[in-house]
Amino acid sequence: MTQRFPDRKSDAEVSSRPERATRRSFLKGAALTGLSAAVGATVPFARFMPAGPIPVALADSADAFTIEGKDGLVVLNDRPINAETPAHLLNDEVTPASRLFVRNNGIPPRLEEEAVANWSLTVDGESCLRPRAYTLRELRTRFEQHTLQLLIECGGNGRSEFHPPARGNQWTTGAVGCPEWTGVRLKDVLEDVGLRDDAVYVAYEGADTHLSGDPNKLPISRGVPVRKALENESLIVWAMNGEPLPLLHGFPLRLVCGGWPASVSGKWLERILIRDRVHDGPKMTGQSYRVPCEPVAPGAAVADEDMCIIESMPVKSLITFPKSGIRHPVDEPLAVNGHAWAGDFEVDRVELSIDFGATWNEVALRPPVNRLAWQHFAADIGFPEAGYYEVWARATDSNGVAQPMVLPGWNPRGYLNNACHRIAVMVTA
Ligand SMILES: Nc1nc2c(c(=O)[nH]1)N[C@H]1C(S)=C(S)[C@@H](COP(=O)(O)O)O[C@H]1N2
Ligand SMILES: [Mo]
Repeated sequence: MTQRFPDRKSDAEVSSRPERATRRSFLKGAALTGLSAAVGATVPFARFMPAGPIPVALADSADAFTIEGKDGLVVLNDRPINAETPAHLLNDEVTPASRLFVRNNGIPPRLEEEAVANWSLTVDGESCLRPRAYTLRELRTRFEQHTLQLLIECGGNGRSEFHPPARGNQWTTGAVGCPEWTGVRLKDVLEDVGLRDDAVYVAYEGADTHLSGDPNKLPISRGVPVRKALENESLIVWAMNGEPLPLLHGFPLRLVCGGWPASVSGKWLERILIRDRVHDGPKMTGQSYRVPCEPVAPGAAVADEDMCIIESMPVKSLITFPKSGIRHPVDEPLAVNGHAWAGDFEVDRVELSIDFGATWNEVALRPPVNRLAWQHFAADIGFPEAGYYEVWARATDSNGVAQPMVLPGWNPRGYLNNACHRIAVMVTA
């Protein structure tokens, strides 16, 4: 299904953008006439259009910027490097390296050949029975190899839409991807060293350095409960899409624990710790990758002890074709497709709406190629008349939990925004 339809030329995109708007801005007192003038067309389902959010046609603000090895990613920060992928560049079923978002908390290691040749992975910690180190070669030869497509999504993906705003990288929708990874099961390595009965958490340390330059400080060191570490889909990998891991994505070794905030998937993996307590490394404690245990009002101050660690990510979907803002003739069906995922669970159904959520139609959805891979949906949509439309997508997981149409619970650091994705379509007579 990759790029079934060629990308429309940019001159066919919605051209009338009277003023630059961010996704966080709101249409103030959006009188209908004003709305139509703003998008340059009539809005056939205007009666259903919510009063708050601005039409997505006006919100498309991504300016492409290229970094080495990356194709069209938008750079949010260059120290450390953080870059996200515009939705229409995530159309591949298997995310290529050139289109996988980058999220670095520190400075990636500079790896001379020698460092790679001597790379070793230490496994120890209070609850490790037989601490030891493995060379890359030992990992490859001693354990069975597995290749799985696993989704990684930054816990802060969607942060830019929260209000009051949360500090941190202002991710829109592009801190997600689903490459195919090759390596060994974390479980097999853990069984090799042996877990004491009091083992609670499995954590990582990487070879990247703290932004301060202090060699005694790690930029990040997170982990997962033992039950997640022992899942068949928690891998220690050296390859992505059949190639050695790119440097930005953790070469020569990383963890991938699909379906959880990608911050648990440690890059430049040097050490695995089997802990007898909830891991307490940098970005495990305080407010990092935590949300209020009980819902709070937007802007509330929440004490550290009232924050709970994020585990499985929520159900979500992304429309990856067509690109938001396209023009489309009214007498032809529009092919729409994208991906949906649901943390530790499966996606049960995906529905699309062209009338601002007043009515929904279930569309074709494929099962995942393996557990914790994203799923693909596709539909041909007809439009009743010319005008401005938005296509909204809503996924529901195997527990019956659906994406919200508006922002989900505000939280101090802006995590877990799984609100419905929407694209603008200008339907022409
Ligand atoms: N060693 C190390 N591992 C890390 C990070 C990091 O900064 N250092 N960032 C984490 C975060 S917050 C995310 S979202 C993912 C991003 O993975 P990617 O850059 O390969 O897309 O890596 C995780 N693993
Ligand atoms: Mo992240």
